This record gives sequence, C-alpha cells and structure tokens, in this order.
Amino acid sequence: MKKWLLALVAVPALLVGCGDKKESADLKEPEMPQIPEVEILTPKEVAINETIELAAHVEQGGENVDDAIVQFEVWESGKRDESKMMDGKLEKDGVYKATTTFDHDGVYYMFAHTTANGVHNMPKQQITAGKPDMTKVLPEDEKASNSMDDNMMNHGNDTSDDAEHGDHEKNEENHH
Ligand SMILES: [Cu+2]
Repeated sequence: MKKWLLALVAVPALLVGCGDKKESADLKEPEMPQIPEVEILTPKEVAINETIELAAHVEQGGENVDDAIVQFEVWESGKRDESKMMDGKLEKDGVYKATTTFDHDGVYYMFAHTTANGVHNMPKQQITAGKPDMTKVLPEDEKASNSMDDNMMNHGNDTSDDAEHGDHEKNEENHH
C-alpha cells in the first residue's frame, strides 16, 4: 500500500496502469476451481521386471494443468498397508509420470492422488502384472483402500490437505 501511494505521488503517469492491474486481479479471485479431471494413462496390463511408467493426464475446466501435485500410490491387491508413494513429475501438457517395477506376477492397484489449484481428485486403476495365479491373489480390501483416514495418513504433507480430503469420498463417488 505504501509503495502504491509512493507511485501515486512520484509517478502519476503510472497510475492508470497500476489501477487496471489491481482490478483484474480482484476479479479472478472469487472463481471456484473445478474438480480436476484425471485420466490414468498407465496400461491395465503390464510385464514384470520391466520399468513401468505410471502416468496421468490432468485437466481442469478443459485445460491442461501443469502445476498440479500428483502422487502415485501403488499396492498389491489386499496389501494397501504396504503401498508405495511416488511423486509424479510433470512431463508436459498436463502429463505427470513416475516409474516403478513389478517384481512378481500379481494384481495391483494404483491411485493417482492429484491436487490442482487446491482441489483434489484421485482415480484408481487396477493393474495386472505378468500372469498371476488368480486363485492366489488376495482379494482387495475395498473398505481399507477407500478409507479416507488411511489416505490422510499417507499423503497429508501439509495441513490444508486435511480439508481437501474431507471431500474425497464425495468426489470419487460423483466420478463413477
Ligand atoms: Cu488422494
């Protein structure tokens, strides 16, 4: 405010430009960001002992989001408590990637935990690695994997996350 006043006194010619800027910034603020649309690009069937790309495309209001926070969580069916978190790195055009390797045949799941402009969405996908013996695959504990309490423990990096995660379940349900 002091600087603005100084400019007003010292450089009156800049006053118009300065005022314009402030007005447009104020106009943008009340817009509510939309729920990000997150499309998982990782194939549903992959090979074992190979580098596998975990990838997701993030869009919001029809536009690529290049400053989202994307975390890929991967776990073997029924073993959510042993899940691995990986930070997605922006490649370009709203596509985020990380790599992992599946060292044995199995049914796996992944979440793409995504926060774009403060709004969270987290699609889930099943990934079959190799040729698992389906009679030996542990059933996925849907209750555990959908528990938002668990999620918060896993990726509550900052306090603002908590509020966002309250919306998780709702968002997910709306999505399907
Ligand atoms: Cu999440």
